[in-house]
Formats: sequence, C-alpha cells, structure tokens
Amino acid sequence: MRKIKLIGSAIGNCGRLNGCESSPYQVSNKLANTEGILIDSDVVAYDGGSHDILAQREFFTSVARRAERATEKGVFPIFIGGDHSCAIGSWSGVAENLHKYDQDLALIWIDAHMDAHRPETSETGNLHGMPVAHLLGHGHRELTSIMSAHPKLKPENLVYFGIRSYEKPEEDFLKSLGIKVYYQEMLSDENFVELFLQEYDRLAKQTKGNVGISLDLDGLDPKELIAVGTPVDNGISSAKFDEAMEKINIKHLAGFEIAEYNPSLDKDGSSIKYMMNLIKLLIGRIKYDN
Ligand SMILES: [Mn+2]
Repeated sequence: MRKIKLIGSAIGNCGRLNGCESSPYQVSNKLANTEGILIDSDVVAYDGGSHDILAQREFFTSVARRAERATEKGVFPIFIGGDHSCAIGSWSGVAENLHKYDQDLALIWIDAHMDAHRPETSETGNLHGMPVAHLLGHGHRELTSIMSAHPKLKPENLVYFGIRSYEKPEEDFLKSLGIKVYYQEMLSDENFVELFLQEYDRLAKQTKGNVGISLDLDGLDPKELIAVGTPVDNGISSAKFDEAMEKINIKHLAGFEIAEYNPSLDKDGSSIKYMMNLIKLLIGRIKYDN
C-alpha cells in the first residue's frame, strides 16, 4: 500500500484576491474527518508580503524540501494551494528529487490561463501569473533557483490544457520554447479524455513515468467550479476531467496539485465538494496502485 501525504501551501496574496491561503487547512480538516482516509498532512503558511521575493524564496524552499523528502521516500504528494504560485515550491521539490537520479519531471498544467508571465511582462506583478516561467528557469533568480540552480522543467516536458485567457507576451514566450498548448477551443467533451490520456502517456514515456498534474480549478468550467478568483467562461467539464483521472496510468503519476480554490467564493460549498471527491478518487487509486 502506497503512502500519501498532503503538502499544503497556505499562500494567497500572490493572486488577484486573498482567500486561497485557507484552502489547504479546509481540505486537510475535511480529509481528517473522512472515514477510511488516514493521510499525513503538513501545511506551510506564508507570512511575507505579496511582492517580497526573499520571503517567497524561503517559503517555496520550505515546501520544496517537504516535497523532495516525501518523493525520496516513495510517498505520493498531494499538493494543495494556495494561489497558483504554490506550484513553484511543489514542483521544484519533486524535480529536485528526480534530478538526483538523473530523471526529468513532466507536467500537465490545467488552467484557463498560461501563468507564463515573466516579471518584465507582467502588468500586475502578481506571482500567480508567473509560476510556469519560473519552473522553466525564467524570472526572478531567487525563485528559479529553489534548492538548486538548474531549471526544474524542460519545455518539451510541459503540456497545457484548457487555455482561454492569456496575454500575447505569454503566448509568444511559450511559442518560442515550442511548448504544446491545448487551447479550450480545441477541446470538447468528445475529445478531452482521449487527448489527455495521449499526452499523459507520451510524457510518461519521455520521462520514464514522472508526470505531475497541476490543476488550477479555473481550468474547469466556472459554471461547475464557482470558487475561483479569476473565472473565465467555458472550460473543461469536471466530469470529463474525473474520467481522465480514473483512466490515467497511476503508476506514472509523480504528484497531483490543486490550486486557486478560494473558500470565500464557495457560496454553496459545491467547489469543495468537487475537490474532495476528486481527492478521494485519487487517494483510492494511488493507495492500491490501480
Ligand atoms: Mn493558474
């Protein structure tokens, strides 16, 4: 039976609205009260300013160390953000562990946005719009060099799904690196699962089975997932996303992340309910490796 650990990034002030910082506490409390689920849980709180790079570096390093330690021991990490800047800590840690064995991390990024601004192209300076650039090694040196200096992600090992709101400098940047993007307009209920599984298997093959998934809740349809700070019309159907999670080869999954859940916007509790069901589905599969 495989061990699982929840690693929470209680950070919310790098997004558009505060609130996401309480998400990992909510999720870990709910899991603790769910019968039959006993997983270790560790939430790290960010106490720095929204544009305090040194405090952010310290915070992401502390999350990354936990991720490295867990994956080193074969423990599966479920990362709960936090605004999506949390991905810098989570995946830097997973990548760092793989790097010791000369292996690469692949990442599937599900999002309405590209999160691929660099400090010089971002109008707001909000870090939740820049995590991908930093994982690719572009941006603030302090944040591209968490735990070690090398980039955590190679462009060929990254694929996006659900993109429908972005700025030209982001798109140009991704194009210049040859990164594969499935815009939402290319996706439908009919083709999503098949395309997702195809990319997942391709990335697994490329990285010897080290595929992480980072789910920004706003990548899904905002009619179904209301509790996000930057909703964009349309999106991936949550039922189709679940179906993909039921079908992926779980042995190749290196970690799973959910970001941008904002409890203060979850008026009817439907978004947390969806997240809990998704987490339970994954725990069931990871635990017994089937
Ligand atoms: Mn995002």
